[in-house]
Amino acid sequence: MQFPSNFLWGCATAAYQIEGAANEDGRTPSIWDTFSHTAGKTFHGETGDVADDSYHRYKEDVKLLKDLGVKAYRFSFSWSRVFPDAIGKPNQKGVDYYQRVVDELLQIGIEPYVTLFHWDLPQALPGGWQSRDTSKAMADYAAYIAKNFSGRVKHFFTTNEFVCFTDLSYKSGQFAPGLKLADAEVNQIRHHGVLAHGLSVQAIRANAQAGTQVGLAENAAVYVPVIETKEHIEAARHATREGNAPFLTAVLEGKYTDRYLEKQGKNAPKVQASDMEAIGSPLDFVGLNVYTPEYVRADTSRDGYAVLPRPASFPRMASPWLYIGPEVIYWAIRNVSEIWKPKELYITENGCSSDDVVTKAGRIEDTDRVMYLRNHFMHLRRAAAEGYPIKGYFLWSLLDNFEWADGYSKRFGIHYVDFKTGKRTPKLSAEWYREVIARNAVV
Ligand code: GBH
Repeated sequence: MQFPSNFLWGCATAAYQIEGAANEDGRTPSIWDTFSHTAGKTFHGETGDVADDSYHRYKEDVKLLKDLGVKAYRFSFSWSRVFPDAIGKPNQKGVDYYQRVVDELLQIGIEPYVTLFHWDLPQALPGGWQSRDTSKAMADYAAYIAKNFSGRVKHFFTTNEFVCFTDLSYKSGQFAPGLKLADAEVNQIRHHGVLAHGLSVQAIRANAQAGTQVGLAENAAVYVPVIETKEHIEAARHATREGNAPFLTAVLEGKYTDRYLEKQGKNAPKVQASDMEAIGSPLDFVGLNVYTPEYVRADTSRDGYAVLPRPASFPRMASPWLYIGPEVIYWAIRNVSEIWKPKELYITENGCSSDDVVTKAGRIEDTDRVMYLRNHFMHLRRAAAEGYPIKGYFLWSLLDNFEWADGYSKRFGIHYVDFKTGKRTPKLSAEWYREVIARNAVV
């Protein structure tokens, strides 16, 4: 059950979910501050005002990473901490905070992997992702970060999970800013999202030191063939291209699929001259956030595949959407590799919520999370053993944190956080992950 030597084990977090200090040192509100402070939007009206207070406790958090033995840490920058007006003049205190975090990591030999945008869009941007100017603003922010952090930071992710800051935010309205717009507007917002990614890739390339690597972190829909036969495997590949047409497919092919444009008809996005070229900018790696499988079989429909409904008994973790299908991680890697042949892949997130309890002895025996991870690691190892270019894995998450609309009601950490005191306690899963890393094997 060994992994290749050099396999990069890591942990992931995101700024608004862990930092707190929402109004400190010049940071201005993001759309998630506004949204979470709006009645009825998050569980019990919870906000990221304090969260894990990692803004003040980052040294402690880096120490947790060190104790795990991880070689890499994926975390995000809060755009409005760096640029309180979203564009224009940077906020030195905000920049200094991230320099301190990077210092702390490098000092103990942990490689920083920085996400530029993990949903906390500056409120200062008029129209948010409805405006094309937001894509350009993100590229300017990316250019500044590349100039000031590259060299010390060698890996950047542009965006995290297109579907979450587009569809979930502007179509179903569960996420900030909580709008419910029509298809044509949503498709345009999706386009602005992938355009922001593409322009940011170009901005990073133009401003970063040589050797800087750029990619994105995308929760592509993952299609698992119901049975490993040629026809179902092929069906899963078709589904992967079409099911991700507005996002990962557009980014890796530099075009929207004919079928997507046909299905959207008059609601298709309005595309300007060099947009698709920017969107399709070559990447150094692709990052995949992997949680839940979709099962697919071949059929005779025009698309050639059908996505199957899930029986009510399908097992899940503590979040109702988090169906357990560990082979999802293998097929995420294999489908993307076979279709687009990326140079390198990372699993940029994988992990689960569990109904953690603290025992009398003060322990958190999250055997279900260990079960979840262990089974996913078997399939991750299969992908590595078969030679797909999978370089590393970031566990979501280092800490229990602000789980967006679910507030603090869902715990994804391998460290338990007492949100009253901020105290961190390693769970059984942290102990287990440390052992995996030490032995570079599924244990
Ligand atoms: C990731 O999203 C995020 O990148 C990360 O910030 C987050 O904390 C983590 O996963 C755990 O959720 O409530 O039925 O409408 C994962 C993809 C997409 C899963 C939105 C939850 C909401 C489903 N997420 N989805 S529902």
